[in-house]
Amino acid sequence: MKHLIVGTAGHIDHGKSALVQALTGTDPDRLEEEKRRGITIDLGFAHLDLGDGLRVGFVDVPGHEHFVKNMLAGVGGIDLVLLVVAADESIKPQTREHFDICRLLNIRKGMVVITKCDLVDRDIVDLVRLEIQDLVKGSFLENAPVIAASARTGEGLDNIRNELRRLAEGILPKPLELPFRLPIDRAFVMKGFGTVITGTLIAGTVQKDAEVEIFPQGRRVRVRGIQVHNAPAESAVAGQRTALNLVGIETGEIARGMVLAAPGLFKATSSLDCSLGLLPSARPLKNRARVHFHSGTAETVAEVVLLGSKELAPDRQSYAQLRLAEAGLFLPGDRFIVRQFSPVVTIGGGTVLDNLPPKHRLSDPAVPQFLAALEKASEEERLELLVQQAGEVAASDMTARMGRAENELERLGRSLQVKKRLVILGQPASVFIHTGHFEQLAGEVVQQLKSFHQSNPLMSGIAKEDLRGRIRDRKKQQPSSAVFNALLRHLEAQGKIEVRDEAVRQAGREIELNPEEAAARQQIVHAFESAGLAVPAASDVLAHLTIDHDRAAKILQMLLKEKVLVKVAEDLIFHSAALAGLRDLLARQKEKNDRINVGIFKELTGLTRKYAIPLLEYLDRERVTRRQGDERIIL
Ligand SMILES: Nc1nc2c(ncn2[C@@H]2O[C@H](COP(=O)(O)OP(=O)(O)O)[C@@H](O)[C@H]2O)c(=O)[nH]1
Ligand SMILES: [Mg+2]
Repeated sequence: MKHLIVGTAGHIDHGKSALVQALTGTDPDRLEEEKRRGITIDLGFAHLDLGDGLRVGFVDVPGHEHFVKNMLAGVGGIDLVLLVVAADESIKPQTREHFDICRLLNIRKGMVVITKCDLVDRDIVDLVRLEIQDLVKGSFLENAPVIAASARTGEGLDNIRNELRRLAEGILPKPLELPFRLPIDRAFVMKGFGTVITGTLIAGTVQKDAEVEIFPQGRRVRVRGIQVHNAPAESAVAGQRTALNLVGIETGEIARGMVLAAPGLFKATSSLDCSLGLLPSARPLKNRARVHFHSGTAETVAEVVLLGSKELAPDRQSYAQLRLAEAGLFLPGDRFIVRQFSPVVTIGGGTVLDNLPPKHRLSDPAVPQFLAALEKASEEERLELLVQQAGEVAASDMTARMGRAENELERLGRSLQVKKRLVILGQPASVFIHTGHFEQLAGEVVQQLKSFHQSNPLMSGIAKEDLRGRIRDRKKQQPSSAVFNALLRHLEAQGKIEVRDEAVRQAGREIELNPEEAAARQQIVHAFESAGLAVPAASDVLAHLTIDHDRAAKILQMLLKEKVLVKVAEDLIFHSAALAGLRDLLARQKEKNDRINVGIFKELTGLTRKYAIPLLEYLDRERVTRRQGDERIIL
């Protein structure tokens, strides 16, 4: 089944509602007041089966200039437009305004219907035809059919149906793989059901019993029931007129302009970076002017902050930041209309380029440059640009800014990873890092390591966390542990650094000692080596050297790290050869008796209690011996 949403457009009293009724049998003027006054005030809905699996939903809009805002709430989700012009009046102000709106919203297809042809002569119809040709020149309707019709006599109705069938073939199915989104156009109570909302489903699908999120509130509710074109359904898909029965919300809490969407992906926003164009008929728009903003079914007041100019001239485009009085759910690529604050007329429109812009200096020329790049970008390029702007970003923060679900983001990210444009941490992706940013940080790590070695020639490496503390990106931020560890792995794989335990050093880094230090090193080693197990206090050894205490202490640390010397207790250091000798001694003793006590140990080694106790404790720790009461077992 193919679904198509057709919207009417045109001046009041030109026969839009009568045409919808003649085509579908349903009077779209559903309100009591509408029937009494004979005018359309709010949106009306009807549908028509055209056979061969084609079903058309009609959204009938009011033509009255006071109700253009209602018209705007209906025109957002339409696939094609029926621009209605009465033969007896020809083109009138709202014919033009509605047509402008269709162009600004980038509606691509439609037809023009000349109604009330029963009221005029054929040459008048031909005149109207000429005026219409003039109006639509250079627009999406330039080569569209112009059909003479009458709701009264039925003239032209078959023609319209045939053209709808023909145009439907050229309309691509809606993107079902996108996350579910439905701008609400009506909310009401239905006896026995509770809260019901309606709207045109613009992306994705929704199932019965699904959880959905309401924007801007961010509240979760459950879909109890679904109707598509007035018939119960298990699910609804993009492109369908849909009614949803919701549980978990009062009718008073939900209204036109709010949006239902897949839960947990998106964020409401009150600041939009966009491209904005003015109609040729508009007055120049000053920076910081207030306008009425319409997108989807939402309407609010917005302040227009022009990026890179003081004033926007008619028929011109600019990048701008719109600051909305009320937040809503808007995604990149969404079209919008702006109307003059007062008197209220349509003056322009545009496209959302960045729905969650970071705080930027608005005079920064990089901002419009960035928006120009976003405007031209494919989805993949868009992801790269946004990650590049941030440097590194959590994948979970990107769904809202891309308007895409996680799996789609994963696909785009992996493709960029293969092209070496992004570095991705996690499986599935948890962090995106732009390659340029990553390389810059890696360079910084190497640089910091180099300067560490220069100022600490006697230390073999720097503790990981100390090194991380020295790294700053271009925004003066320290990398997260996850990113830092990825940097270390990357540099280690490139053979630029070595990471051992918790210490990092430049690859192949050997400590270079000057002759004085080298001599001191020899003296220290000799002092412990020659002492055997009856070692001097380390502080005494250092005190007898000619170099200063700090350097001497570092050399001692180096020897401990290299395991030439071993620290058994505070201020009790042995040469490793002496300890190896002790192990041999115990191994030989074990052959005679595997039990010893402190007395036997002192006898064996010739040591005093001062050395014997710490050494035995050391041997216990090393699992050479195991203490049992007053004795020890040699293992
Ligand atoms: N003679 C004639 N009258 C029509 C035709 N279509 C609509 N009308 C009348 O024109 C008036 C306005 O029609 P309506 O459909 O409400 O116009 P809308 O404001 O564009 O929706 C009504 O009185 C209709 O009966 C038509 O094709 N022929
Ligand atoms: Mg009407």
